[in-house]
Amino acid sequence: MSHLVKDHDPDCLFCKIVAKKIPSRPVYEDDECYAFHDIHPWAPVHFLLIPKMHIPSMAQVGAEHGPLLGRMMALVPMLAAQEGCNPYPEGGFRLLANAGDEGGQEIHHLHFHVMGGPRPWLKG
Ligand code: DGP
Repeated sequence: MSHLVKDHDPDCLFCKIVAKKIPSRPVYEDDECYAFHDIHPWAPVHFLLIPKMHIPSMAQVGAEHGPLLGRMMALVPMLAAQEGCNPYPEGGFRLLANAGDEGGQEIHHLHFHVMGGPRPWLKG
């Protein structure tokens, strides 16, 4: 496992959000994951799904994280529907994970953007 993966990083913004030291608007929470509304939404529905443990990005994900990521991926369609994304195929959602500076990542705690709702908002 990467030495960058930790239970908690006291300097990480999203670890502070998990610990409720910084407020957020919750979408879902369990023992391993937290989902909350993005502070700068790009779409009518835009929330972030994160592991509670501090995995900096997809670049540190290994086979040992398979069960956790599998659970998170199974949450995505359920939470997208809960938050108002319209049904597939006319509706749907975009799922995005940026990794590293060249991947456009600003917050270095693994997060999946889930975006949807009526267009126009989708670029490309
Ligand atoms: P990325 O570029 O993939 O690292 O996206 C980081 C996202 O995190 C970005 O869409 C804005 C969001 N964000 C940054 N700071 C906060 C915060 O304090 N609260 C919430 N709810 N979202 C934040």
